[in-house]
Amino acid sequence: MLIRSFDDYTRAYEHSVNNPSDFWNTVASGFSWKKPWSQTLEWNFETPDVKWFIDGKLNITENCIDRHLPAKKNDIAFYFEPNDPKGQARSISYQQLHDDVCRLANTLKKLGVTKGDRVCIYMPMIPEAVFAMLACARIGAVHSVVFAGFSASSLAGRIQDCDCKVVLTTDGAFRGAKDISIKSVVDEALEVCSSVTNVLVYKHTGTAVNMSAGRDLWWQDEVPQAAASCPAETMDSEDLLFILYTSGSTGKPKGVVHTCGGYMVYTCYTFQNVFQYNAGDLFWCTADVGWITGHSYITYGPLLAGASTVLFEGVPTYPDAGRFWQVIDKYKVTHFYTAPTAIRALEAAGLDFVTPYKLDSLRVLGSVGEPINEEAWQWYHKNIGKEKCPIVDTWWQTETGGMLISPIAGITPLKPSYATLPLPGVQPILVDEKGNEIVGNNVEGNLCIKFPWPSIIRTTYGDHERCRQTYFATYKGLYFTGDGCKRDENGYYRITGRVDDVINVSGHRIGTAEVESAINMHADVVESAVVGYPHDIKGQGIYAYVIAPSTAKDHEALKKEIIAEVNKIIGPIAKPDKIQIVSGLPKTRSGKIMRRILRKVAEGDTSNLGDTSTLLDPSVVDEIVRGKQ
Ligand code: 7RM
Repeated sequence: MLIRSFDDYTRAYEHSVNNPSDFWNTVASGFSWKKPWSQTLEWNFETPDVKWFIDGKLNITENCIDRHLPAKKNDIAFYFEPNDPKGQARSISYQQLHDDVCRLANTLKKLGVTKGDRVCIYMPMIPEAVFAMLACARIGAVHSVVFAGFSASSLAGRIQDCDCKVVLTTDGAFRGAKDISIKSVVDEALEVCSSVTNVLVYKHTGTAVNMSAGRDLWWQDEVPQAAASCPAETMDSEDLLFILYTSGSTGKPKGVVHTCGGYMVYTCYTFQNVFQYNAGDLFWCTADVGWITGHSYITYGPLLAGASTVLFEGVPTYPDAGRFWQVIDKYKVTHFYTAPTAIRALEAAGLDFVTPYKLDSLRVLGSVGEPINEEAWQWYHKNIGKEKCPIVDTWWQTETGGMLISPIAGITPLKPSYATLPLPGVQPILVDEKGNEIVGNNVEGNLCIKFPWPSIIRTTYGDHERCRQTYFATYKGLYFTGDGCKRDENGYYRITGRVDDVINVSGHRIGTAEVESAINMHADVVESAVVGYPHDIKGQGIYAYVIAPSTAKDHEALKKEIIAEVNKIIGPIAKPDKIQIVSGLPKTRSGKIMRRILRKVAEGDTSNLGDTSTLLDPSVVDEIVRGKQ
């Protein structure tokens, strides 16, 4: 069943296209179902409506935990490596994972959480964050993990959008040399969230916090008392498993919805095949559980496969830029999965941080989150993989749930900066602006997928029409990814980046509209326009053009205040790298900002700004070019 050769891949791929139901029936039969499905798939990309493993009943946590207990209750599920290398490392066996998850699940029940309720998780990268996700899934509650770097107002927006009943959090977080207060952010957010009845607080850093009587409870007071077994709620394949908010080109972040059956089958299948993980291996994904990569390849995929993984609380550069390599050496990591931005930053730090460590345990390297440039690919291959480890450049999205285009480690011949070939079940198609299919090889277009895979987005929470509009309306009958893509002479795919108004900063998706709306909150800002520009380490940086009234104060002070405003409204990940104060923006007669021009200036390419004759006031372009930051 598992792919072990290129022939296996070709056969699996053809099977998945010629007879998708038969193919996925076989894959899905490898899981533990409380009741088998009666029909494999029903779908249309018009409304859209996609259902997999119809009428099947399951609980994903039984597949992540209970199913493995007879054979491997003492095997390690997670090695926890704290932020501080001298801090307390922990290892959590599958039996301990079971007990911890059940205790927390029982605590949630005691707080009145029942099937279908939403629970917000706002926590740093500690084992309890994974317990939290699984405890929700155990009782059929829907988790909404919010990255603990988001601001109070971002957190509040996400809690309000899906009416969370309970928030799981910590007192604080260690991130590099910083102690970050977490609970106070939750407190501020909850001032405007009436749906939340309780907050369960895990004492992690020992920092002083306010506990609101009747609402806030200490995790350590409640959870250890709860029973270490908890029946797993029976879930339908299409019951909600989680909501994860992600940015798009317009408006507020959308709550991407994934459901139980298809997500389980697809994340496990892709984990096992892409990484070629075998018993005894040790997998480390450096993402945060606040992003989809953490959901699918820290929590669910590896646990479904019964794997052992490393869970890391810290950052790549603390106490120095050798930390990743030290951790690989310490635990003898065999599979390492990280983002190009980290690779570029560590490359810039120099080889002196790499050479002290033995990296000979490594067998497979992975990359995710943004295009990996050839330079970074070669550095990773040579200096980390010692030219012996395949690099799987895995392309996928929050909305896809799992990897869609990726090499199979050690099996698919590699080509640097190419995500290579679609995984079984994935049918990519390139289209032009009008939606016509671009056939043949050596071509470029907008990347769409024409057939559902089991973990495709089901809806955007509370607003199905927005899901249709965003992903299924641009090109009739197709799922549109928002990415541009090349197909080379051998049919290999290379993702070139977003073609919409989304910026990818260090692998984090930032909507330009969101940043603009945060900037516009500043009293001295008349209007703003935000674009991405190439950044050596981050992949893309954020460039903001801001119109301030002529009476505005000192521009340098204003820029600082704008940055503070964005930090407050979204969080530090969205803060502009460059701000240019302008007196006007290039607009067409119908009032549309010509972003093409702003992007060119931000990129530093002012030689050919294209046709500016349709602009209302072409002279603003000269001013913008002169004032480039
Ligand atoms: C997994 C994740 C999705 C966007 C996507 C792309 C970009 C992700 C790659 C990539 C080139 C890759 N989910 N992207 N992986 N671009 N090569 N291997 O990152 O929802 O946060 O972002 O990220 O633009 O549309 S995400």
